[in-house]
Amino acid sequence: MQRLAPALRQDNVPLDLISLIQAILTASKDISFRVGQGHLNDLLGSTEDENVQGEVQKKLDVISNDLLKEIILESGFVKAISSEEEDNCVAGNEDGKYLVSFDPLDGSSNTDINSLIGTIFSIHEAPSNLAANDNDMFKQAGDKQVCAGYVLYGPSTMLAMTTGSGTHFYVLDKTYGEFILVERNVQVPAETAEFSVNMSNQRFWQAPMQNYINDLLAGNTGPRGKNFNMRWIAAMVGDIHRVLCRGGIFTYPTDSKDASKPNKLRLMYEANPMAFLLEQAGGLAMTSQGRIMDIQPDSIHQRVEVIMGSKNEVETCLSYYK
Ligand code: FBP
Repeated sequence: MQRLAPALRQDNVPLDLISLIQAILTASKDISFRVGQGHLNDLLGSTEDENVQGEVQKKLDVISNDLLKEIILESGFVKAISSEEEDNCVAGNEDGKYLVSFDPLDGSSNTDINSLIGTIFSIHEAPSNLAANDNDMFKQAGDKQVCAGYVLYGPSTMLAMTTGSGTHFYVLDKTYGEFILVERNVQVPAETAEFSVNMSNQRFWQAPMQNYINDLLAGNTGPRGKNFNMRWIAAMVGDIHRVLCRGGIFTYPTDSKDASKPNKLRLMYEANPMAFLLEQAGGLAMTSQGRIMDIQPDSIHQRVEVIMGSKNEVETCLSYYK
């Protein structure tokens, strides 16, 4: 059972990046404690405010965002941060080597029902030719991430993280506040009989996705010749953790429900970090048009279609678009 720092040094992670990761995890430990208090500290429920996505902010969204922002920026390693809860990037140390994009509390619709939620983060190197308050610094493809991970606030607080040398699982030992390595080089099974999608949006999907899901639902009476089970936690961090643990396909397809917003999930602090984790675990992370981590971002809150998980099943899904 290794602690985080020696485990990362084993992957030759630079010391300043280890220190930055530890800063992110310091904030996450605080969030884990507060989330665990639930009703006891009056932190459930919503604020009156909306974020740049037009979503009503939960109290815990704001608290988690402020904790991460403060602790990451005071570390000195970061030129700027970008967050789901911030309209624009927030400048840090002009000479900072890194940029951090994060979703402070993913699955926030689950905060008030004591269900799975998490913090998702993605780290890139900072360009030296742009100012620390310039959003353009963040317009880097997912393939350029130097680290990505999530902290899942569940029965135990777990970290899944990659720095490009495989995806590893850690558990927070709450007796002395350390993340302990519990599984190295997690591998996602290539085959699966489990899918994850918000079925209530089915009538708004494009025809290929409708056909693909209908064939899953037809089970062993249909062309797939086997039965499939469905799961939906309504928190990407929870659904992707299940896929990393036992395989599956997770998708949030493009839909016509709201023409101004054909996609739900955000590229920089949801799709890209999950794509890096999955690819490092032998899975695939795609849109119906191509590889998520090849997308050249055009805005820090850009939304994308997501089809990710077990390699063979993702390829089967994509074959419906051919
Ligand atoms: P936020 O909670 O961070 O806004 O994330 C979006 C999200 O909650 C994902 O975690 C989840 O996969 C999806 O939205 C759930 O969507 P829906 O409400 O359509 O089930």
